[in-house]
Amino acid sequence: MVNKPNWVPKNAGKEFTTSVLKGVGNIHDGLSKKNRLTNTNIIRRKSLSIDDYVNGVLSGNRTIIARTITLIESNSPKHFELSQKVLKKLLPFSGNSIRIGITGVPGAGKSTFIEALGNKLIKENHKIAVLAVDPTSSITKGSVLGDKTRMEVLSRNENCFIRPSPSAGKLGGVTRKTRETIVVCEAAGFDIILVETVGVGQNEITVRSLVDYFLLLKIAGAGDELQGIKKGVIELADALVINKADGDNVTRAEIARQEFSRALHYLKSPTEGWNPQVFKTSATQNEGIDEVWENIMLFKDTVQKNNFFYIRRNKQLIAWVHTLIKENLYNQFYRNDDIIKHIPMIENKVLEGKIPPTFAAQKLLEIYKNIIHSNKGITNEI
Ligand SMILES: Nc1nc2c(ncn2[C@@H]2O[C@H](COP(=O)(O)OP(=O)(O)OP(=O)(O)O)[C@@H](O)[C@H]2O)c(=O)[nH]1
Ligand SMILES: [Mg+2]
Repeated sequence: MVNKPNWVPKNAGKEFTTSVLKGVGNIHDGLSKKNRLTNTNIIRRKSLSIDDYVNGVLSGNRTIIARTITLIESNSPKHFELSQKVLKKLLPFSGNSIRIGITGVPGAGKSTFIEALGNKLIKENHKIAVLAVDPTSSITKGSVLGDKTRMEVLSRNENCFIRPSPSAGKLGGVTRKTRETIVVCEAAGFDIILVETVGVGQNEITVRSLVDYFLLLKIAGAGDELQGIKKGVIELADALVINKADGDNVTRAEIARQEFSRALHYLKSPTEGWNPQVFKTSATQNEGIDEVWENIMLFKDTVQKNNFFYIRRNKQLIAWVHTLIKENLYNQFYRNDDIIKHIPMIENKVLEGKIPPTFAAQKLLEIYKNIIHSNKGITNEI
């Protein structure tokens, strides 16, 4: 029998030639009888206990590291709870690393630069984790960063772990997820954390709050306006790198380097006791990478001696607490069934001009307050 698609009118005649095949029943998996999946040969992923996660990460088991990060990235409240328990146990093993943020416009060469730097560092016996963060991915729909194609050699090395950007989802949380992923990677023994982000305004500020050293990658020859880089962003950077300083670009790169070096004199450094410098690199030709790394090492030494390294990390820890509070309050509110029910009604009243937005927000918050007052319950466990 021929089945008509469901959009065909019921009493339609032969003029509708489109037909669909009858689907297979839900038991049939499309495989021949011999290969058919049955309950016995479907391999289910064993669920892991808190200790399985913790021990797996601490022993550097890549599958478990990846699963722990997946747990962190999950938007399910149940996974969130479990991930927090795992993190609590991993936290004492974290921190022993240098966290480096790398930003720049799309195509500036961030991934290629990371490939060059990463391969150099692996030869020097470091273990590298490359994370991508794209807080705006809810707008751009999907993560464009952390692509392994530009990090071909690096991604195959067992001393390197590459993780593309988590998707933001409706309830956000990319910053928290990246912060927590850093903890996992450090606990697993990765001593250099590279965080790649596309420079599109807000992203740089977010990444600055996650890293020790922040590097801004620019392209020689492209005007500043074209690169969308504002003075405010330059002020976040501990170093500027003019990339693609090769071929016809060499002279322009040197001019840009000198111009930016002069400009930096007039800007405030983001890091106490540190003067940001401008470098020239060619990530594809592997040139200038050593100098940038030397600068990172000098930075680490300087800020550890003057204590700013620890001051900044402490500030970031406290900021993390407040990010979590905000995120939690936000999620509790928008996930609450009563709130979900009331929102369309109150929104409509605003649209009909019956109540002003301030009143609408107040009303919803009042409803929420009443809900939490009727569900009191406090635990003292820390
Ligand atoms: N000539 C030259 N080309 C480069 C250099 N670095 C990167 N490229 C090229 O620039 C293009 C973009 O490089 P990516 O490393 O993907 O740039 P990206 O900044 O990571 O890009 P997004 O992740 O999309 O934001 C690629 O075709 C690279 O081969 C360089 O130093 N010199
Ligand atoms: Mg990239």
